[in-house]
Amino acid sequence: MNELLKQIEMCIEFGKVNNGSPYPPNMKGQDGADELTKKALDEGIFPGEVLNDALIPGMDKVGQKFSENRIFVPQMLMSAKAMNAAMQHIKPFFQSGAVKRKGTFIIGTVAGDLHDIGKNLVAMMIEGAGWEVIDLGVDVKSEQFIEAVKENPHCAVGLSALLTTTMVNMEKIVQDIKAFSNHVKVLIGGAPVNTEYCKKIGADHYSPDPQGAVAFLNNLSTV
Ligand code: B1M
Repeated sequence: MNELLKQIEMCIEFGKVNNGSPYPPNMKGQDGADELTKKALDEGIFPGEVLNDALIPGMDKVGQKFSENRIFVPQMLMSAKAMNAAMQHIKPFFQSGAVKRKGTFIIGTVAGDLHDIGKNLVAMMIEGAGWEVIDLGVDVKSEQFIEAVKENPHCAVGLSALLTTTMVNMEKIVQDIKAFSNHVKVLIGGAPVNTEYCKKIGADHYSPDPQGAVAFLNNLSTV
């Protein structure tokens, strides 16, 4: 594999954003995901190759380690930051159509709930896995999800809830989305929910973490 792509993958895995970033200490003073991605594109490496052979594998490792409790939220946030820095250079190629996304994923924290740290992590990991992510934010009601589904009929939807008082709002949102378009897959997550609850409210999948969410989306053939 190209040495530059290997270095970019490591920057994502270990959360090295750019040259000025002091984290991780053992990579201090070295170029990060920002400079190396720009360098790769300047050298003529195809943006899809940077994405598929460096950024996504780097994020896969991050997700795997997080699932196994080998890294924690702060490390994952640094990796997401490194991914964002790299994506700034790749995004223009998505817009020009030179690189294809895997699909569109709409995500939001459900009505009544203002917690967004977990939802943001899930969104970043999914974007890092090559999906276009439309983040509706927090306190999102059925109508807002449906409006977004109308504009993106081939999307998948993700709902996050952190409160036992707001997880019940998921049920109405799932029902409303399914009533509007039964083929739209709905994924749920957040501390108080589980597989049993997912089945009860008619959602398609529950994931306890971002990695499971990525795996579920990547297995969908319909979006
Ligand atoms: Co609040 N809060 N909070 N809070 N808060 C909890 C959730 C609580 C458990 C704390 C406690 O009492 N021990 C408790 C809920 C109790 C319950 O319902 N059983 C609670 C409460 C009660 C409240 C308020 C009601 C407090 C009050 O005002 N009296 C209030 C509610 C406001 C509202 O939402 N309407 C409130 C407010 C807040 C802050 C604003 C101060 C702040 C949120 C800041 C923010 O998000 N921007 C906050 C915080 C930070 C927490 C705790 C401490 C941390 C939550 C967090 O970010 N965890 C939390 C206690 C705790 O969890 N230790 C707590 C880290 C994050 C990475 O994990 O969000 O679980 P998590 O996401 C995980 C997985 O769940 C999963 O992936 C993520 C990464 O692994 N996941 C998904 C999440 N969404 C997913 C979606 C998917 C797939 C996976 O697919 C779509």
